[in-house]
Amino acid sequence: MFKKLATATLVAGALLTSSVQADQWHMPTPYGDANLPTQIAYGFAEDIKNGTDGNIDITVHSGASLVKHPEIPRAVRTGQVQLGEIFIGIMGNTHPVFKHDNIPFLATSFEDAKRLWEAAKPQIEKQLDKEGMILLYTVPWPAQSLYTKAPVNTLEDLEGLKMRAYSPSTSRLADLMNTTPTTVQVPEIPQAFSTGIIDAMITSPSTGANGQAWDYLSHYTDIKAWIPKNVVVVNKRAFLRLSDEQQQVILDAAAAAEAKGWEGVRKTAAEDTATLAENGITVSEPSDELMAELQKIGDIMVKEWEQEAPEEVGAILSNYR
Ligand code: PCA
Repeated sequence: MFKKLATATLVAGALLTSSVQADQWHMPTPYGDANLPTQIAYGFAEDIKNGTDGNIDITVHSGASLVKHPEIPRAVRTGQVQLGEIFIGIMGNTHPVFKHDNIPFLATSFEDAKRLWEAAKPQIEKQLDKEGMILLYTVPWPAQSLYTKAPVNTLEDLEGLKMRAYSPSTSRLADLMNTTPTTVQVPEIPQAFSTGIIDAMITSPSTGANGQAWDYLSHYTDIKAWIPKNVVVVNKRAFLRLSDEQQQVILDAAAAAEAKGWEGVRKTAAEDTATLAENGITVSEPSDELMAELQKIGDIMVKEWEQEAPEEVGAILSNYR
């Protein structure tokens, strides 16, 4: 039985290689399989495999298992892997245009986040191009809200706490909130809370629910401060080597993936917020005072951001507004 199967596979393999050699591509992603962006990545890889009759076979390496998250941009740029998924905000130090993704209160509804994305996209594509990468699609996260071990009514309640940061912009935000920024990757969140490395974080209901936040904190204040995104990018040389038909299959799969993200995120946002409450976390609306204080910080961050690259950031802001 096994032998027969093996022979059949060999014959099929020989037939395949005699016509066109299948391209084995590798796609590192930062987050685990429970996350919407990762599920979309699997579907994207499958669409491409089907659309190219198996000639482009992409292996998705989820949860930073092949390449650590901060290294993914470089791995794609240098062609170490053909494509990869990246949280846009972590590229904030590469060029300020990437910071559009983590500016508090610039875009807090999915509609506005999508408009901001359309406004930022030409600038993002330009910067990626300079680094030898092509943008394929984006997947939004649910809005980012505040997780703590005690109720928060004003910023004073957070003073001096250690706040998780996941990008240059969120480090700056933690400073402006009079907290201490500490960079922690998603898989390390539970341990960072239980060992006191961090006391608070701002992230999605999905990341809180996936990490069972109820085990180490008690309050979720729904400030909905920004809607960040992942991008999937492909190495330019790897892409341009393909036939026009193959390129089109990838672009079509990317468009489908992007549509799935904007649609699916609304559902996961609602479900995961409910999961937090069901597991005993106190989910509450922010006080007007807290929102006013945070809004002021958001205004400062927009100004600082614009000063960093007046031309490019100015273009994004005027497109958006
Ligand atoms: N989860 C990821 C990125 C944004 C989000 O909601 C994180 O916390 O790192």
